[in-house]
Amino acid sequence: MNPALGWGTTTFLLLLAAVVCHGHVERQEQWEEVPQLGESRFGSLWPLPQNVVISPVAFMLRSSSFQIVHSAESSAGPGCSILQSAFRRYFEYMFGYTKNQGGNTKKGQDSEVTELQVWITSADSECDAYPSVTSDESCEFPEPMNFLIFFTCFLFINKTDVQDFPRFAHRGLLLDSSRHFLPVKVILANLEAMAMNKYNVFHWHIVDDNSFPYESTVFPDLSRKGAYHPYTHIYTPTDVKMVIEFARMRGIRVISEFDTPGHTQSWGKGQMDLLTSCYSGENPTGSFGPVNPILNSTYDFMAKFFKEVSLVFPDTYIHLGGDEVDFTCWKSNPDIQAFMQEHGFDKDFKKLESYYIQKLLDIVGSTKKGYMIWQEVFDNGVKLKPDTVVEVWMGSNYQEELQNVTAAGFSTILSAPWYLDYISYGQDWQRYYKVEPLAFKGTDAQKKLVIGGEACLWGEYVDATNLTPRLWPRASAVAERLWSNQNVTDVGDAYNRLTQHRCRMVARGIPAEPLFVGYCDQEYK
Ligand code: CP6
Repeated sequence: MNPALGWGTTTFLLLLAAVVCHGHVERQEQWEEVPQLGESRFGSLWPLPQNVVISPVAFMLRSSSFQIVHSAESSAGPGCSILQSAFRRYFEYMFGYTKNQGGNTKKGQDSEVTELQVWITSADSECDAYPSVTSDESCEFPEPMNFLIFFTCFLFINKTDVQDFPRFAHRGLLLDSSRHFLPVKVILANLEAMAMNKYNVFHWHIVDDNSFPYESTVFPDLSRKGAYHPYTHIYTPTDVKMVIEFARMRGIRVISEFDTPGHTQSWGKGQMDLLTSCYSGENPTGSFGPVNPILNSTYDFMAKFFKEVSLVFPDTYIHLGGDEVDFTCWKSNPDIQAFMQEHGFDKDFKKLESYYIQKLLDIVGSTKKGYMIWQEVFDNGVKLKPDTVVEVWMGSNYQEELQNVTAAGFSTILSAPWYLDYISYGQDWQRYYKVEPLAFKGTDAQKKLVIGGEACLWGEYVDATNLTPRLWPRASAVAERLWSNQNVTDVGDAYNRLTQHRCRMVARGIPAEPLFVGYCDQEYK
């Protein structure tokens, strides 16, 4: 069989770099949940490919005589910047940290691999395009390798056959840069970790109640007054471009979330009259509630703001939030009470919420973008465009919610069981790992509407000091659930591979926390 690569260069090259580190761990106590650490027959592959056969035959790899090249048949060539930069990156992953490593060559190697030929089979080049939900992420590796690379001063690799493709198209990670500002450097480091785990969507929950770090060119006061600091704690247009391009190079989409009408306290600092004034009896209290849904000025603002956002973020989807709207302030406001009366909403504030969201969705829909929303918007019966993606986040009975959302014909992504901001003693990655996203009542057509899932790391207790170790390797468990075959459920085998995969992240400079007792050959420096 020939090597055939779709758009999934990322995928393919990821495999190439897989496995470099063998973490050896001492025998651990027998514990009900966790089998003894041992060798997986799949080495350190993570997430596990759909099909893989590893032969005992090994080849040698040396940085001085190894190249990654375009095959003659490939539809891409050196003009493809996304591939050129991937070749360089993966060469560095393979050999970067073996430089200056002493040791002897292992004996008995058959021969040497001197070339990795990359053959892009899709006719139309996506070299300059952005990844999308329909991007082909499949790849094959004819006699390539499970990079069961063990290293002395050379690398060694087993002859291996791989055909791979993701189970779900949407494999997202939510980071929250409002509760604490996350420096661009931290975001890029985590995009790198995401690529290592085959995540392909960065859900950027960029603003919220606590701060507004997004620097808008149309409404600069939003960050000037709403950020924690107007220069040091903002994302400038250049910062945002950098994040998007770094992600694109790794096959990762950036979906921004501008959550309204709740979670908007910080918006009110830089935009007069946007939020609802709360009242005590007949007097304003001086505090504010959700976005004011009864003013035309609100919708003029939203139209201008989301026009900008739709141009800054190239992805075809925007996340519009719509979660956790507190009605207390709306209830207290006499103008809103009168508006409710006029519109026959009676005392049903869900109707007012739906009124707002409906208008917002129509505004954003007219920018030719698709939108994602949190589940409440669906639950409240808002009329949604057929291509809307509903994100199911509430923990109680998410199976039933998936059933309802898909029965109504909407695509959905699941995040309810993957709230990584919750921490506890022990190996909670196993809980994430054991989730089966399609274990709900529904037809095959309904199950097809589950396009993937997201791990969420909300930022209340997370900033640059602890974000990365809190995320990894816990988010790796979700990554394998979303990538690998449904039948990949052996927790013991996962433990063995993930222990090594975590050491590989550590070796690449990502401070991923340990699963359990043990050590890595290359510890974090
Ligand atoms: N912020 C926003 C949050 C949460 C949501 N939206 C959240 C709610 C409950 C839990 C964790 C996070 N912090 N904007 C809900 C989607 Cl348990």
